[in-house]
Amino acid sequence: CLLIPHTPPFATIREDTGMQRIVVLTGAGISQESGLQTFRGPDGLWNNERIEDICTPQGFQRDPLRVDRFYNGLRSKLSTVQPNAAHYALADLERAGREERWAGQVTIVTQNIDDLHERAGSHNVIHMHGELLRLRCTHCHAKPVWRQDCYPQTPCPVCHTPSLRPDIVWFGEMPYHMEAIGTRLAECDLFVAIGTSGTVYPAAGFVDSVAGHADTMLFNLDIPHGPSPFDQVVPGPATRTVSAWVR
Ligand code: BJW
Repeated sequence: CLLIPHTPPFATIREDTGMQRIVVLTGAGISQESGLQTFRGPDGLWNNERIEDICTPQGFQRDPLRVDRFYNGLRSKLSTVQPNAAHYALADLERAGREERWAGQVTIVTQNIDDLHERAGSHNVIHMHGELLRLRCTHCHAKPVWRQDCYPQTPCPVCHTPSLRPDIVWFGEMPYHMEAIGTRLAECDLFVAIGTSGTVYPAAGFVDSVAGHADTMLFNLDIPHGPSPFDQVVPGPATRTVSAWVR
């Protein structure tokens, strides 16, 4: 049976196109049940690291090898884990739209740097905070695929200058694809956030930016006390809640 998040109050079908457009914002929580640590919280990655040492351009300038070591640890871990039921449910939802079993378009905007959405079969994925398995050349902006023998000073395969860095958006840097994301948000009928603490901007502000034209849902393990900017909040682990939503 199919996949239709049309149950009220999510029945807004665009009258102009007859198409429902969904933007799904994912955060570290969706990959937690695959075995990847989230950032914040009791078992978070940042309990053992100072954010300013790893996650800022200044930290990388001071000690590129240390930063590289940190990301190599994440890369090793990533190579041992698999997508989970929540990643697969979103891929199913997108496929149903593509195969015209459902009049909808799904865009995943992920804050995650892992590749679990792609491995689950999603195609329409925007990585706003970069990708762990790529590097970025600060000279020519090429984004070569990371290889085991890449070090911060390894020459870029395109322009040959020693200007490679992790393809990660650090604090103070502009997230990627903001124009495309803005367009998708402006056009969407439903905005769904999954497994994100809503503490990092600009992603944390997306829910406010769709107010007035889109329904909004949050799937998260911990539901913050107090008023929520979301129309509907679904507590629980994403593998259970997201799979149940995309039945
Ligand atoms: C589950 C679950 C399960 C667990 N099922 N759920 C003051 C005010 C406002 C803004 C700023 C400010 N000072 C500075 C800023 C800007 C700054 C910012 O937001 N800082 C805040 C900390 C205040 N932002 C930036 O600098 C960004 N750039 C920017 O703003 O540029 C200017 C600009 C202007 C105008 C337009 C556009 C841009 C860049 C941010 C870069 C973030 N990079 C990182 C690191 C990458 C990887 C790495 O180094 O390792 O991206 S930070 C880190 O946080 C990572 C994540 O993508 C991001 C968000 O974290 P996420 O995904 O929400 O994870 P957690 O751990 O926080 O939460 C997990 C959630 O899952 C929890 O709620 C759990 O309960 C839940 N959960 N298990 C369901 N099984």
